[in-house]
Amino acid sequence: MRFAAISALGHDGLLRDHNEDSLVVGPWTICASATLVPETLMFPIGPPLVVAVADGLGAHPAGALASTLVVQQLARVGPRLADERSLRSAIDDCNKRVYEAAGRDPRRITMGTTVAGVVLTGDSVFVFNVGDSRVYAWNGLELSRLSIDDSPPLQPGQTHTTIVTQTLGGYPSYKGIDTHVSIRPLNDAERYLVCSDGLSDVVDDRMIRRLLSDHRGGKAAFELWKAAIAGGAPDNITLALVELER
Ligand SMILES: [Mn+2]
Repeated sequence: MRFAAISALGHDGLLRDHNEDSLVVGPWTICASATLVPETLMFPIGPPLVVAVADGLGAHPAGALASTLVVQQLARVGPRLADERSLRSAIDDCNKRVYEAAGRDPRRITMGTTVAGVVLTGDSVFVFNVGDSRVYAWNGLELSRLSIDDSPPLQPGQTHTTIVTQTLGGYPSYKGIDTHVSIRPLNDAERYLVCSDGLSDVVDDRMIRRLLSDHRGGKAAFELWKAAIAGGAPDNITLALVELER
């Protein structure tokens, strides 16, 4: 029997006094809080398994609520995400839920969140994102960025930007989204890293490549977190490393 081993970690970082990132791994969620240490969860391969992060928008209200709503909804519908159409409609539904919750309280106006993740099925991996949280694949030789940042092009000398051009929620009134979705065959040799920008803004591709080639599982998750801390960790750090095992 094949298993997916997901090693996940959430942390406030060094400068923020609270966490607005959330995480879903199958039926498990971490809602706007931290694990402090990596946890590894095992699931049989077959039934759709969703692994995703949501990063509540800073400088907008109620980011923690927005990211929480999204991961809770994905945890509920995860087992039904067997094809691209259900995945797109689930993310559209998350977007609507964020706007509905924002509409119930004027203090929540423009609350929003990113989302990025994978759905593993028996033979495929669906990669999806809205916003600038990321999904990478590592095949032992190459690190590929599978998600597509919804960010404006970088100016010369810039390594990242805080501007996002598409989010779940985030505007004063409802705005539809076009979720980035790609599909690849499930490959036992590939590992997937899902993370918020608290990791990817601080830890560059070269370092991610090095840490993934040197470490596996919870140790790899821990080393990635340590690299973000060493880089000053100005933002909440959430990451999940997906590995396939027999
Ligand atoms: Mn962030």
